[in-house]
Amino acid sequence: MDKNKLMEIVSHFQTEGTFADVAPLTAGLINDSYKVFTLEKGKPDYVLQHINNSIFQDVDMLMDNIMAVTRHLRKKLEAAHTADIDRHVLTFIPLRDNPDLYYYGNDETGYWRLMIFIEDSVTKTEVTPETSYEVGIAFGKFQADLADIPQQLGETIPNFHNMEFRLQQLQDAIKANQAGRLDKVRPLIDAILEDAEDMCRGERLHREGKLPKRICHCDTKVNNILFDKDDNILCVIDLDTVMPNFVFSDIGDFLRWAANTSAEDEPDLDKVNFNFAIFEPFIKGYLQSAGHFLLPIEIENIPYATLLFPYMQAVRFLCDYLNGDTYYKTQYPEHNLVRTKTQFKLYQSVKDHQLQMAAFIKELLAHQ
Ligand code: GN1
Ligand code: MG
Repeated sequence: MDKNKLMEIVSHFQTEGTFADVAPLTAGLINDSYKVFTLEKGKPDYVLQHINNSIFQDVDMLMDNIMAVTRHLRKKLEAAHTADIDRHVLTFIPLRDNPDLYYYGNDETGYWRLMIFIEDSVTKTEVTPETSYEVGIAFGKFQADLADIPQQLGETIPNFHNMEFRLQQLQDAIKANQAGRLDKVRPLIDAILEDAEDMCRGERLHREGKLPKRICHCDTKVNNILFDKDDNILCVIDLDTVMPNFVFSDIGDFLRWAANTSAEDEPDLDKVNFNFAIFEPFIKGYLQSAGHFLLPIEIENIPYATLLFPYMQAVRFLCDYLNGDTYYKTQYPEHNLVRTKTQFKLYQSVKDHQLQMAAFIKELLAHQ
């Protein structure tokens, strides 16, 4: 988007300083972000973010959730007398003409929000066993800190990690066959659907009153954590999907991404395997900070959580492939199909490690 237009959008927020430039930041698959550079030293730079309104349809709910979460996290940091609080929680900027509103926009320009850029912070894409342990602590702490949030948070994407719902979407996509790609993928669909019932265990346990929903991050990729230059964790970011969910979301989605020996769209399936050396430290760190509030059923089902997310992502990518690539950004025509196969291969590899995972968790708990 045109720089002048971006600057015009920024001018609606209560900022400090004058702006020198605005430039794109590397983005995820959903939102577009820009860095806004401030001329004066000592004044913050900002991150301007376009809210993907077709995915996050209730922008008021989205920003209400995010403000409730960041305020609550800030209180926890204050109570712990943390130094440099602004480096450990995101700070969103209100509008000049409405200090209660934290986004700007309309149907025409789309919706935008602005937050302070945390100086000297970096994101990572690679996960080592050491980082995995730290990230486990951070996401476990994130859940623990939000366990007593007084506000009732909304589901910013209804049924986001609901496996039954995702399978229904796949069935709808099969029926509609909108992009005419169905014949090509029938054997893959059959193989995926074979395990459908097993993978809906979470929803069943919830209906039986055995499994609670808690406030989860729901997009626990390592690139949603900011590190300082010495590799210390600063802050959890990308809060759009923070909502009530099974704790499985934050365990499974992190491992889906990080405990894969390849990228999530690696075309050579021989390179796609579950990396147990990343699983172990992550679970150790996670249980260290979240273990005190988890129910036995949540802990027992960590192997299921680890299995669920590659499976769910395979279903979601396949669904988008059948629909003609309307949800995920793609770089080439078959990208969503390649992603589906990668995720399904990872799922099969995780399956081979189920007993090993259960044994590891048992051992870990025995030594606590
Ligand atoms: C999306 O935009 P990004 O990369 O943070 C998606 C996740 C998927 C992921 C797959 C809101 O996240 O659920 O796991 O792509 N986010 C949404 O790479 O759908
Ligand atoms: Mg993200």
